[in-house]
Amino acid sequence: MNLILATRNEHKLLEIRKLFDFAGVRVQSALDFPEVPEVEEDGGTFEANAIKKASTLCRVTGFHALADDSGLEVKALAGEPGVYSARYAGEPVDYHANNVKLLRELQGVENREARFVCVMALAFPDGRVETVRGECRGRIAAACRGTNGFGYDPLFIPEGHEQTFGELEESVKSRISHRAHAMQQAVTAWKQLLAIPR
Ligand code: ITT
Repeated sequence: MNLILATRNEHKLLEIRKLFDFAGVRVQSALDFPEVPEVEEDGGTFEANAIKKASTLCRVTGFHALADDSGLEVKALAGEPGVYSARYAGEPVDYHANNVKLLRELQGVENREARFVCVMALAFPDGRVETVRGECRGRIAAACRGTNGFGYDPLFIPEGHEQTFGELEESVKSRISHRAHAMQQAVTAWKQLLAIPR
C-alpha cells in the first residue's frame, strides 16, 4: 500500500521514516505531491491539526495519509507553547528564537517540568480518520545544549536522563520520544490495515 506522510518537516520525515520501515508499505511525503495545498494549522488541539493535515492530503492524493502534529507543553507556562510550538517566537519558524523566548519566559522559574506531545492522524480514502497520541516527559534545561535533533531538542532533558535530546544519541530519542511512543501506538492500532508483518 501507499502511505503519504503529510509533514513537510525534514527532521520529522527522517524520524518517521526510520520508525515506519515496514515491508509492503511504500512511504512517500507531501513533498512528492507539489499540488497539495499548504494547510493552515488553526486548530486548538494537536488532534484537530493532525486530522486536518492528514485528511487534506488524503483527499488530494487518494492515498492513505499520515500526519504528525506535535509540540512542547511547559507546566509553569500553563501548557504553552503547545500547539503554537513551531511559531512561538513569530513567523517565520525559527528554532533558535523559540528556544531563546522559552528560556526568557522561564527565567527564575523553579518548576521546569515539560512534556513533548505527538499526535498522529491516519486518514483513510473512505473518509475515516483515526488518531494516536504519544508523550515524553522531561524538564527544560537552563541553557541550550547539543546540536542533535531539531526544535526544542537542545533544551529538553527527557526523564531518566541528564543530557538534552540535543546531546543524547539519536538512537535514544528514537526509542523514547513522543514520536516513538505515538508510532508504537500506531503500529498496534493500524497493524492489520497496514499489513505489518509482526
Ligand atoms: P509539519 O506541520 O509539516 O508536520 P511543523 O514543523 O510545522 O511540520 P508542527 O506544526 O507539528 O510541525 O510543529 C511542531 C513544532 O514542535 C516544531 O516546529 C518544534 O518546534 C516542536 N517539536 C515537535 N517535535 C519535536 C521534537 O521531536 N524535537 C524538538 N522539537 C519538536
